[in-house]
Amino acid sequence: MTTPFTTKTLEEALTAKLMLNFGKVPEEATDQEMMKASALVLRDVMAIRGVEANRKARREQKKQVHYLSLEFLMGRSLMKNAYNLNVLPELKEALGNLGFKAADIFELEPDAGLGNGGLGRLAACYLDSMTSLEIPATGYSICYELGIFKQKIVEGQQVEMPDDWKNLGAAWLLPKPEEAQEVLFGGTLREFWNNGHLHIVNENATRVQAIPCDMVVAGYDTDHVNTLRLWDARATKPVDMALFSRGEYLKAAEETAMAATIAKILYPEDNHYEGKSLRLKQQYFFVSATVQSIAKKHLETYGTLKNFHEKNVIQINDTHPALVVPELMRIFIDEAGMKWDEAWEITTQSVAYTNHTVLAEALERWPQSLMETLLPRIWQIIQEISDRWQRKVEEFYHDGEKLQRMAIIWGGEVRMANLCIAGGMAVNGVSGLHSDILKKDVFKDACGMEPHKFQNVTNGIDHRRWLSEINPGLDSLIRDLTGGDDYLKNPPALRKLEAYADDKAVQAQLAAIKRENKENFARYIKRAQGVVLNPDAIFDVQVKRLHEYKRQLLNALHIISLYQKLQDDPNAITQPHTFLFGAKAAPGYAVAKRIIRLINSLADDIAHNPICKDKLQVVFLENYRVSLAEKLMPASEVSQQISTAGKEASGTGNMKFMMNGALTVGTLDGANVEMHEVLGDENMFLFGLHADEVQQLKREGYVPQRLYNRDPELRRCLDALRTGFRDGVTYEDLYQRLLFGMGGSAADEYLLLADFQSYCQAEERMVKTYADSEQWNRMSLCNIARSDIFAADRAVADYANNIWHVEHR
Ligand code: 26W
Repeated sequence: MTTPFTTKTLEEALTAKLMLNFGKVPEEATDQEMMKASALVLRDVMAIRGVEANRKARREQKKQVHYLSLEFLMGRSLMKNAYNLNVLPELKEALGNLGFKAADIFELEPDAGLGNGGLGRLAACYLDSMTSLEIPATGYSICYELGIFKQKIVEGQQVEMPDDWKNLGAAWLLPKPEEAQEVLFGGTLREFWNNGHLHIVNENATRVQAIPCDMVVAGYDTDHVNTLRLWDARATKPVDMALFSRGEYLKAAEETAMAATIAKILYPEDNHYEGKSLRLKQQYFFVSATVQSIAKKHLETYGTLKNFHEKNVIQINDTHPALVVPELMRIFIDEAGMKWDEAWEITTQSVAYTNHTVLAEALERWPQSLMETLLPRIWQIIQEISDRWQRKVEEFYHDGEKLQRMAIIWGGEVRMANLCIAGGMAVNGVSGLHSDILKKDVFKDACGMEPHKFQNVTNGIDHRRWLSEINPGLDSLIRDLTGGDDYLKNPPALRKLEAYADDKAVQAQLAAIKRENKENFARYIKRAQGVVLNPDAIFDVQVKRLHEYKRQLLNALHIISLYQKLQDDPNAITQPHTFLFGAKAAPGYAVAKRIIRLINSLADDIAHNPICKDKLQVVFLENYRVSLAEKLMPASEVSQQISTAGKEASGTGNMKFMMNGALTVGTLDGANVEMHEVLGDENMFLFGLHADEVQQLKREGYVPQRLYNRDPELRRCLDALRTGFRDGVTYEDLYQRLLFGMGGSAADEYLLLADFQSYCQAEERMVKTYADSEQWNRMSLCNIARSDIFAADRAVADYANNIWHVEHR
């Protein structure tokens, strides 16, 4: 790869940018201006490489990957791009020479928080790997004005604040108004015959302009770059009083209103579907603009759409972009004049669907009445797809129940997952267990009919970001022990670390790195939140979205039981133990918000109780996000992955902890299963019911009160929810939910009580092991060494080989 800058040329470029954009010399510029200038300088280099990458793609006519996702949780880009362009040391030095502190400049960059959690961060990691593996790929999403809300904790409760990221974050974006697309909503369909063809036109539609704002992404150690295309919405014409007399004024006003709202906010619901019409508008807006732009580029290169599937593959990230199926059909039939069968053949060979959740409440089912009025032509096409699918299923199974379960339109709703299965060439889950559950349970009938479509691709994370970039101490130890930086492009090189598992000197080095990272994190949290962490304590961490199935409440119950033991016997805890939580709750998810409040009440009580000093501490980390995870992962020692077995599709935080040497306390759920396959019982702390046992227990009839009556330790800790803590707030509601269920949900739906003792024992084993630092560091090294299986490079190579059929580095 060519290196774009020396320190000196970088200084010159930064100085020139400051002058051109802000009319200032470096001595006059603010940190903000310098951050923008740095972004613009790197953006220029990547944009130039983008021109070459596009020319090359056209010349070589390679198959293109299009990754569609309503979420791309990119986080910060400055350090990452400098790292991938191989100029990070030069950038730091140049900033220093110009009188700035590099760390301050990096810290100023807002996170591009265009996602909720796992699904969005996965898309961001895959974009890095696709680029680093030199796959010609483009990501597509919406250029939300406001990303995931900022979380403040006020009196123990979550308060949401708008995330206005674009002020500084837009420095990475290149608007391309000349590549705008028009997206149509509503209107009426008029059909007419011409030249023996039935034509369909939409009259009186509400039109919205989609403007691409491209974010170029650099790969690691390659000149190849890819693009993340974020669509922004604009009205097609200004509201013009002159139109009033022609009756077009209202239409224009409607278009302006639609354009103003469509790209305004990211929906903050994670794993929970709500049939909001604005959300459907967002989905179609982004899908239609994307498909039109792909088709247009394809036509420019090949002059026909008949070979579309040979040159394009469209990967859809969950069902949120499912409308690609009918939208491709619309373009092939209405715009390219193809017959249904030909269009269907090409569509079903172009689209692949990844499922990311089995929670029933997360499955998208749009009301047909909404589809019909908002997207009349798309609705017609969906009906035709549904009818034909129905006939196919009937012919295959002759079974009414299966017909119902596999239906695309049923009970006045459009089931998006079934649409994706029918309209795609591949369906994959995101871990071995999850894919098995899809095959044997959730999509059993479809799998029986079309088994060839069903695959597994276990998730992965960008190990360059999540290890090398954020944990420089560990990175340098790995380089020393594995003979250089090979592992950056070849993750299995990490396995060489295993040879040092019993090496006392290496164990000590590993411990020293962790210690330093803990101290750094403690310093940061002191500054950010005013909380003092004890670096001698075990850093025991659960960070992820707040959801009942993820069982943050189980973690809290265990802490309550420890606290009660400590109150009985001040010597019950010998090893200082700090529990760290970080989690955003969907603003409308009342129970999740109550759990956040409980954790804060508990933290406050413990903080004010002198018997806990240097023994027990609970901290709720405000506003958990990508940039906070980057500081936290290197400092973590225990990773809590404690979802009810069968519920967490994969998890990716679990992989980040493992790569940074934390040990996992977890259930056999999602990718923890694969983690266990490479680590064995001896290198993690497993507990709890297995997925099949969970199902069996539920079938037999689960009665949590029995456990409550039988187990005095558990009873005492549940009773503490009723009494509450120092702040006088009672958690009777949570107590009631666990014992009796509420609002239609079963008592203890996620089996916290069933797994409670097993969980406490796993934590005890963990604490015991921690006392044996040799053993602990041996396990930690083993975790790092075997984390290669969770590199996104591996996952993306799996997609490339088994689903996309494209070459890669
Ligand atoms: C329609 C509302 C909605 C929004 C987001 C429903 C579902 C989602 C996502 C599919 C939820 C999600 O992020 N799932 C997570 O995906 C990760 C990446 O594959 C997995 O690691 C997590 O286990 C899974 O919960």
